[in-house]
Amino acid sequence: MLTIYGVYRSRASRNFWLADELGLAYRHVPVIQAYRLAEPDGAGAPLNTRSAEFRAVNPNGQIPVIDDDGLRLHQSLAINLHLARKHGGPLAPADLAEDGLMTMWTYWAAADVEPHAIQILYHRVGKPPAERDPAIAKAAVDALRTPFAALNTELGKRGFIVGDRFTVADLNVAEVVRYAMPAQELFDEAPHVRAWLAACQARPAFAAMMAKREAEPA
Ligand SMILES: N[C@@H](CCC(=O)N[C@@H](CS)C(=O)NCC(=O)O)C(=O)O
Repeated sequence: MLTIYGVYRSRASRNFWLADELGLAYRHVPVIQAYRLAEPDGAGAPLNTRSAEFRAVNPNGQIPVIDDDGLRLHQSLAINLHLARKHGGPLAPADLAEDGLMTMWTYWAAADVEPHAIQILYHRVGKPPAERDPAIAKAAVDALRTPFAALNTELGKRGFIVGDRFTVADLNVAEVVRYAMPAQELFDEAPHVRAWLAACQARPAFAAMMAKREAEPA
């Protein structure tokens, strides 16, 4: 049995999208970020990332977490690699070389893109206007020009990150690149990235995930 802990308005979105792509049945335990609650420690507070009950599941106090037949994993992108490898099919690596490439692009997204992309999201749309710092957003855009150019070159070859089909590598990278969408100037310079992201987001499983995300309180 697969259990996913988290809410749709979190990095758990990546796991909900993948689970749907793979047609997996799962139990959903909604755990919300503590910082989104006025009183996360209050008696009536919903299960959140500070709750003792959840800290017993992930002492890091972060969502998402999965429990997959007793195997407990955190780290959204690693969870997706695990589930794709376990269940196989077109989203999974077909051989060790593809596995290496999918792992490489996933680490690239986590290490070289996400820290900057998240600053774009926070400082262009996420934070209240008075707390947004355009200089931080601009520095993040500048930092992403080279990674975006590299991804653009790769996508220009086949339209996908690994092989000639949509895989877990596309899903993982697309979910990280989504955070940079408020910086459309990056996509102007990287037309293959723009077209690829639109194609990823046109998939029914992405739309289903986003519909559930939008149904959650902001
Ligand atoms: N690298 C982790 C990051 C997880 C993370 O930052 N989760 C956020 C929500 S998207 C969280 O749980 N924050 C909890 C909190 O700050 O209380 C992953 O990809 O899973």
